[in-house]
Amino acid sequence: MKGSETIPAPSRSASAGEKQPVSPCFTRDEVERFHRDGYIIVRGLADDRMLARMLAVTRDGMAREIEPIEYEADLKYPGAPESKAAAGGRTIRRLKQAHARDYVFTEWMIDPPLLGRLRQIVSPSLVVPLAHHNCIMTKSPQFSSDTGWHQDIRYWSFPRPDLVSVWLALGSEREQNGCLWLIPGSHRMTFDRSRFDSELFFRADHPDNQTLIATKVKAELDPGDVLFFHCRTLHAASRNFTNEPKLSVVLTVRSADNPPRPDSRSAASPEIILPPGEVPDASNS
Ligand SMILES: O=C(O)CCC(=O)C(=O)O
Repeated sequence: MKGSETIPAPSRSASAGEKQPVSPCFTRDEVERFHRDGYIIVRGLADDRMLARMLAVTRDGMAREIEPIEYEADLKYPGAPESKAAAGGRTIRRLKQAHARDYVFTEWMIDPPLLGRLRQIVSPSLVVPLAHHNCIMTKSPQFSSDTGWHQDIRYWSFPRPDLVSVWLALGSEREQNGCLWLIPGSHRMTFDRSRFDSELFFRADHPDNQTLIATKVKAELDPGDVLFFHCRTLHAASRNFTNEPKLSVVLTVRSADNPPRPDSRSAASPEIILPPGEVPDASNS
């Protein structure tokens, strides 16, 4: 996927290898940028202990194929093995139900610098719907696939399309290993149904879409970096062309007053209610 621009690091000023203290919340400017662009990156938000624990749980889950798992062959996106019986057929795309795998994923969601930021951009009262994301993405060498342009809300069912996903890099994420690409501001746009295909992917062969796709930016991440993105922000990713898996933890939050529509898939799983609290004062940061 050829790129136009890399999302600049908003808050890291340390020289290589030097860890800077993480501020407790977004600045006012960062909050505005999130609402304008539909995404924002915070560098080094997760601490090393949590990262190490998540990596250990991920490696164990992959090595022992601990269910629930989504295999590349289940989705058959471009590049994926034809079937589970084909070469590479047991390549894992996602370890599902991250929260049920280890307490560290709950610890992560209630980590004050993360929780404070989510209160600023979503709501002071937050809920994690376990039906969506709540997984560890495991983009493996050789048999991973391309994910076309899409908005995550396409199969979700909530009265307000205002959920936010938290994408935490457990390792390096670059174009070569299939980092995410996003289209700035697309969460505020409305699109005719004809611009999407039957599976609600944003059609790359549509001339108007091509103009918009040309504005894409890539989200290059290092371990501990976090991409926050709105559920209407168009995003895509290529397969992994390196020899190492790319591992990322992805969780989604909603405002407590935006519950899933009854009888929908979004309502079919339990949810985690996060501790309510004050919205941090961005002017102090
Ligand atoms: O890593 C990828 O291939 C894309 C993942 C993605 O877009 C998603 O899970 O919504």
